[in-house]
Amino acid sequence: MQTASARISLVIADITKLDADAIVNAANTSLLGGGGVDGAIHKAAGPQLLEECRRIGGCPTGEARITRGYNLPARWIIHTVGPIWRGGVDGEDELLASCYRNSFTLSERHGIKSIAFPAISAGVYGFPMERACRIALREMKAFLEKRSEMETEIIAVCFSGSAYRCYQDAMQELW
Ligand code: AR6
Repeated sequence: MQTASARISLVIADITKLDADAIVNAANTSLLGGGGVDGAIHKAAGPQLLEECRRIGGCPTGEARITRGYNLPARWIIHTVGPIWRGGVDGEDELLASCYRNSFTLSERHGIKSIAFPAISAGVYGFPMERACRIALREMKAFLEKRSEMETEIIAVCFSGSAYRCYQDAMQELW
């Protein structure tokens, strides 16, 4: 049995290129696309993704919804809506943790064995990266420790060298 840390890989990559069972999208409550990673995912997946998202009809902050991956290498896309940073006094930490937990719940339900996450909320939504990646890794670790018999691989996707260093520092603290 592998340890939780051995089942989390840290990569610098464009998440749309990853050949995981599922990639996670940092969406907004409309689920109708936007900028950042959301825009990149919709562009790479193609227009059928927008059609399926329209049918879903939105997603509250902290929750998650699943669609097919269409033209992406990934079979599934889990769309989750992170909190907008308002200084940390508006329940942002707990809402961000819920994004990860609800994404994992969907991944288990769909038998997903590899899942790649961007740094949810740490772009346009302004969540400080150091704080966001600690919450992300804490939830990833908790998920893997609870299901140590399962073969799930988690990929934490960084979009810059500075994000990568934040994750590395947080990993050292948490393990
Ligand atoms: N691959 C991996 N990571 C990426 C990519 C990519 N292709 N593109 C950006 N990132 P953001 P949020 C990183 O802004 O803060 C959208 O308009 C980025 O560097 O995409 O949750 C939605 O529609 C950052 O570290 O998401 C919402 O309105 C991280 O992904 C809003 O932005 C998240 O940045 C959501 O804001």
